[in-house]
Amino acid sequence: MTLPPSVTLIEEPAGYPILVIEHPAVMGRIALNGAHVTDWIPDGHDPVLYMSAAAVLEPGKPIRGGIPICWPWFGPHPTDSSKPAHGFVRTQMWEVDVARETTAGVDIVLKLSDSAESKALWPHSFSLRLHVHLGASLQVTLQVTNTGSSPWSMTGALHTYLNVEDVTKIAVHGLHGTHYVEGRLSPEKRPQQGTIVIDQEVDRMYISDATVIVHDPLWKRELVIEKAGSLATVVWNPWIEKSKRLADLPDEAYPEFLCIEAANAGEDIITIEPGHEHLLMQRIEVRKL
Ligand code: TA6
Repeated sequence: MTLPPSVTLIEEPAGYPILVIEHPAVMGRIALNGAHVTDWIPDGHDPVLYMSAAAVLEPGKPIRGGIPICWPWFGPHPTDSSKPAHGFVRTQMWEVDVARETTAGVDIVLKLSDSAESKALWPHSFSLRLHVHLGASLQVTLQVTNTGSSPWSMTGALHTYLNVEDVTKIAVHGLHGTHYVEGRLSPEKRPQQGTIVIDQEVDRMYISDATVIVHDPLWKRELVIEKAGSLATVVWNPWIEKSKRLADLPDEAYPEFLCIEAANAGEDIITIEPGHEHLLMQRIEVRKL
């Protein structure tokens, strides 16, 4: 495959392929391990995606930061705790299928399909294509196709880590009037009144298809996060104690990021018939205040 001039494939470290995007409209990086967007810097803006300084960049390991692809299950496996959290595709090596540049930016498509290894974890046939547009906006679409002969069900998420100046000073708009489940506390639905502020560990699954706005007064910007094909929005910050339990996250880093995830999770379980597909999309834009 010939890459356009603004896209280079490097190995950093050796044996760890990364697509580097250097375009007048945008800078970015995508690790082939997990089809993982790790960096997006639209022209005229600061980096938008958070990457842990202690992230592990090794084939077969999940990356702390950027946009992990959680699939075909979100969170712990529903019945088998020996299987990896958030599924297995975030630790598999994907292939580059398409790489194009335009004046607006760069479009990359990465692909992955079932294998003997995946069938040992999940006995179904599938084809995944991750469409990534990097430009003034970042749009990520997971295209999931059932290539088998019987229906199967999936959950998943675009588990996006966003850079913020100070998580205790931001406000999250767009979820007022919805309900959420704070799984670590109890299964019951709780009402969300007003904007969300982060002053403790937050691990909430909102039942919502709405656009969310992260208002960051210190960084003088707003992050506008739209989505499609998703009825669950996960809002996560590990705060102090959980951060200490995450080896690939510095203990004092939790104020620097917030996860806003476009998910199919909780009651939003997707069943796909043979030959059919599901699209899960998230689109981010930056507005200066
Ligand atoms: O999306 C929120 C969440 O499910 C949290 O419960 C937390 O565990 C986070 O994902 C990170 O999961 P990971 O497996 O990447 O450590």
